[in-house]
Amino acid sequence: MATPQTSTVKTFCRNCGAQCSMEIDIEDGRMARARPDATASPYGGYMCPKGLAAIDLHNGLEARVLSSLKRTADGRYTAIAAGAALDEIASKLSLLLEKHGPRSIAVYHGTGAYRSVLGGLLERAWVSELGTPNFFSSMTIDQSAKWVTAARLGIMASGKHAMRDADVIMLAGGNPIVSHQGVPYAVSETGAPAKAFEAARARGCKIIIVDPRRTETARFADLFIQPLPGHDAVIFAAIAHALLRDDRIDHAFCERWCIQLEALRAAVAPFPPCLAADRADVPVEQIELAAQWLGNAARPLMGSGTGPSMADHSNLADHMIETVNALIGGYRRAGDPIRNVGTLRPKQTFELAVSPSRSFASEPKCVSQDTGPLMGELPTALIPGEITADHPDRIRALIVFGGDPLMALGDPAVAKSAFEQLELLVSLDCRQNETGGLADYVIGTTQQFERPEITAGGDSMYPLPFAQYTPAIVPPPPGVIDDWEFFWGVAARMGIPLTLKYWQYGLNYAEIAPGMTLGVGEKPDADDMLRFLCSQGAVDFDTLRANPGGIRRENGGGEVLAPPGDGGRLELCPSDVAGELAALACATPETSHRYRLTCRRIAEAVNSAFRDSARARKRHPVNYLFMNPDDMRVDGIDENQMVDIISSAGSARSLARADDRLRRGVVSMTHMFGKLIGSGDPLLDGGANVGQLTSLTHDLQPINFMPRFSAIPVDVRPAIGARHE
Ligand SMILES: Nc1nc2c(c(=O)[nH]1)N[C@H]1C(S)=C(S)[C@@H](COP(=O)(O)OP(=O)(O)OC[C@H]3O[C@@H](n4cnc5c(=O)[nH]c(N)nc54)[C@H](O)[C@@H]3O)O[C@H]1N2
Ligand SMILES: Nc1nc2c(c(=O)[nH]1)N[C@H]1C(S)=C(S)[C@@H](COP(=O)(O)OP(=O)(O)OC[C@H]3O[C@@H](n4cnc5c(=O)[nH]c(N)nc54)[C@H](O)[C@@H]3O)O[C@H]1N2
Ligand code: SF4
Ligand SMILES: [Mo]
Repeated sequence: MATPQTSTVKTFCRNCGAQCSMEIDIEDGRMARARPDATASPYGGYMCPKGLAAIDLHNGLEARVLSSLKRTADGRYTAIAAGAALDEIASKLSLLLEKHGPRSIAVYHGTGAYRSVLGGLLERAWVSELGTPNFFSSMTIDQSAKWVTAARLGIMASGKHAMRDADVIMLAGGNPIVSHQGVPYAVSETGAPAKAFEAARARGCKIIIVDPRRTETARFADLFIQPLPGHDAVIFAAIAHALLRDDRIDHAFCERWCIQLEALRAAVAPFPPCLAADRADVPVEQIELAAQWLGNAARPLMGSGTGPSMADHSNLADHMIETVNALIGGYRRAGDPIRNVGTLRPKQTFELAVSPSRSFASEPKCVSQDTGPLMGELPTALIPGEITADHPDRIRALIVFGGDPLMALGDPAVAKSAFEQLELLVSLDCRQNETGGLADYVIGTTQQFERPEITAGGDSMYPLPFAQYTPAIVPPPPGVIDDWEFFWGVAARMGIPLTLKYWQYGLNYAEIAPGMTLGVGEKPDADDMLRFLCSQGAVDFDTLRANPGGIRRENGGGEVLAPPGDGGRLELCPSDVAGELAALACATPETSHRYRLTCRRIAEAVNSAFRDSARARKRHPVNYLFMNPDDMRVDGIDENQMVDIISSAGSARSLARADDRLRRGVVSMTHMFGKLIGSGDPLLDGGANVGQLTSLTHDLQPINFMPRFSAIPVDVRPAIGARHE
């Protein structure tokens, strides 16, 4: 038997924002083994199970789209060459553009798109050239409450303290040990989060976690507050109340950078800690203690995950969390250290407030609702309305890039019937998901490991200055193309030359300089484009390429610079926020259902991705409905019993599982499992779509139209005649 050709290569994982460095053994052109690579990684050697699942996907252990597909008249899919599919798509888009203008074309940028650097940038380039305002992403069906807060409160451009510098940390409704979600909105370092929390504790940093579930992260908590879900707005209004009552605020910060302090004082007067304790069902001493620790902190760091951003009152909850942070001056100040100024795109940071933009009140507005852009995007929950609107500017073509919006939106009846009215639906994905199952074309794309990439996605989010380049380490299957080839190829066929630019949030693509002009004739080279993106970096492309384990810059830190001018002001309590607080103060408790269903994530999958991997399926044949064991006993529900979960918007069927980490009265279930509309047998469907319990017409937030994805009132009943052991 011939000995296999073996080599070891360095690369990095692109499944989530952590972008962990890896070392992979290649045997006969196939990835055989993977290890974390600590050569230069800012986390040391670290990798989670999904790093291995990515290799399994490439090795054919999970279903994958291996060519482009076209939907035929009878609803089936036949293989089509990518070039031919792009010809047809470009000619349909050109016709729509000519007949109905740019607004007829929309893109949805899902989580799979975030890690495809060139794909994401050429998508922006194409959208900018088309001139359509219809850019949607998973962010506005996730934590866009944070964007609403930025637009109503303003932004402190100096940013928050690094986890490594903080002395009190407070995290509401996030579980970074599982999700690896960290800065800028949550706390935690993205890679090796447990190590980061352990180090913080060892330094004497106090950690406060607010979560209805005693999460994997809660084991690091010095103070764990376990409320009923959906009460963060009340809890943080009460903390603001206590801080103001005890005069424990950062006066210097508030006087220099904030306005509306007296309006805030009046608006939180009706929220004494005892009210929050009563509504959220937590000891009042815990709220008082949290306020004391925060008020006494020298370098506090506050943040939140999806929990508060998905429950009811999400925009107000997020505003109150950030307002408490402003009251205690939880931002870096001139002279404070910056541990990572960025490597591919280093930047200067000033102590400076940027006044609220209220961008949502400006043009271009949606056609179905009176709301405008947040960070240059329109609300994803309005996609169905923008398709079905009786308006000449309705959406007629939707390009879905690395996402499954039909599953992500919830309310499948409303979303699906809208998507069916599209004249063109394209899914650019390596999997055939539920949206792909309705698409006119599915474009099969490369996976990480099959394309070169740089760590542009997390450049300044690493805890220390670091950058890495990876070449394609294994060849792609013959029928797939890179994401960027789709956008370049469609644009070229439409006669639209694109300009590649280093876009980042907050920038207007058209206004960025410099750019690399790409012709419509000869296909650009990926490495040439990556070289261009590195051209303004602290490390040039050739040096990066010559250091396959990445580069950790020794002198990539800095400090916050003094304000260059008077700057803007943070608006602590604008009138709409005051109105929402007043309404909340006299709200009556919802008593219609027995439980509150909360959102959660699992370690083995990233939303729908890797849900069907062997590791995920072994532990999660379905997305279980997790319940407190005492609630199960009282309700006569057994482990693994099939149950119906019923909300006012619909119902879903799954299997019950005991989880003593959940407080009583709260059940939890992860999303993106099962069929869009369940058959009644969750085992056959591979889980249940929680989106069936949510509504796109009721319980939407103002401004961002975020649906209620957590703290959903539900009843749980044994499914009649169905029992699985
Ligand atoms: N009820 C409820 N609904 C929710 C949530 C919830 O908690 N509860 N969570 C919300 C949140 S936070 C989010 S972010 C959304 C998620 O919404 P989406 O982003 O729409 O869904 P994902 O499942 O993350 O889709 C990622 C897709 O990218 C593909 N992909 C992976 N790598 C690549 C690649 O390199 N190129 C391309 N082209 N595709 C790739 C995957 O195969 C997958 O199909 O759902 C939201 N919806
Ligand atoms: N392994 C894995 N990693 C992921 C993902 C994944 O699916 N799997 N998804 C990625 C995506 S798209 C995102 S957006 C991030 C999300 O990252 P996180 O926000 O950290 O995600 P979760 O683990 O769902 O944490 C949400 C927490 O909020 C709590 N919660 C629910 N409702 C409430 C409430 O009303 N108030 C409070 N205070 N807490 C509440 C839940 O109990 C849960 O512990 O994770 C990313 N990383
Ligand atoms: S934490 Fe896991 S999924 Fe995220 S980059 Fe690292 S190995 Fe990949
Ligand atoms: Mo998300």
